[in-house]
Amino acid sequence: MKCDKCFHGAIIHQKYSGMHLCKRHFERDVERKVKYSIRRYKMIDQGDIIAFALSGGKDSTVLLHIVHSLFKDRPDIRFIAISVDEGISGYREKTLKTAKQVCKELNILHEIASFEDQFGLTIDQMADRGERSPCTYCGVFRRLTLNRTAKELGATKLATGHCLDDEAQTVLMNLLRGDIERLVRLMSTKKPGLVPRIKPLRNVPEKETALYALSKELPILFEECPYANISLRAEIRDMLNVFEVNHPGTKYSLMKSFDILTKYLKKEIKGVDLRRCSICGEPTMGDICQTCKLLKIIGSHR
Ligand code: Q46
Ligand code: ZN
Ligand code: ZN
Repeated sequence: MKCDKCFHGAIIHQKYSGMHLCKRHFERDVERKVKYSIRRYKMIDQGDIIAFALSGGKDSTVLLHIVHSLFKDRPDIRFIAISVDEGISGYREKTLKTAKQVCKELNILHEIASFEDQFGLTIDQMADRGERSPCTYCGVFRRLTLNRTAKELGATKLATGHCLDDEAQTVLMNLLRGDIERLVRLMSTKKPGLVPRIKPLRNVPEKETALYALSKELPILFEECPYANISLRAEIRDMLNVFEVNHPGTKYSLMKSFDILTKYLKKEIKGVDLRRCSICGEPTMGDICQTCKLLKIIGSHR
């Protein structure tokens, strides 16, 4: 099949747009989506120090490469990468190696922060002790670790590799839980005490970040975390993927609906009144933050 924009062979058929694209036009399309999100949601300002959450997986590596190539000639913008070592044996060591390699190639300062140092336990140990899915601990502890480290490094933005699929899953997961208030708060980018988050890949489907990584020959591993298939998110992911095949554009439609919904809901759901956690001092909505609650469950004394 030929590319719809030139005479070269197509490497992708985007069912949701109806387009066939060759290598060059596909790469441009992904980069255009990233530029659009950055502009539309005013993600980057003059003088920003952007900390990238870099796991070494495909999404975060693609994110760093694209944003770096877009802004590398701007002397006022600085980049830092933060990798979180959750302590997932047999998996994280490999992706950290890739993350190090990527930062070396792009000449970017790379900081590694581990759960063991921060909380006294690895995620493998938490999985043994905890009553909940390891991803519950991992998500909460990773958010805190990233925020803490970004703050310590003086970052003004924290960029994460969440792509369209991740965002659509989060929306659907919270809708199904009936927790729309939490959803609006979760998705809001600015909260007092937290480094503002940006998600420049929010309009790029996961399959396209993978293809972009292959097309650009980026050094990444396509391995999955061993815990990835035992969460509610995994069920939602599979369900959404089936819908996307049968009804192309479902994930975009879901995000579009959510964007419209938040516009109205933000007026109803007042700004988050964050207080300081009475145990650790981190920002929280209640008396004790989620991290401290979970640390208590797994019996860590940090
Ligand atoms: S790293 Fe952590 Fe993910 Fe592994 S334990 Fe779950 S949340 S699946 S993005
Ligand atoms: Zn083309
Ligand atoms: Zn706390």
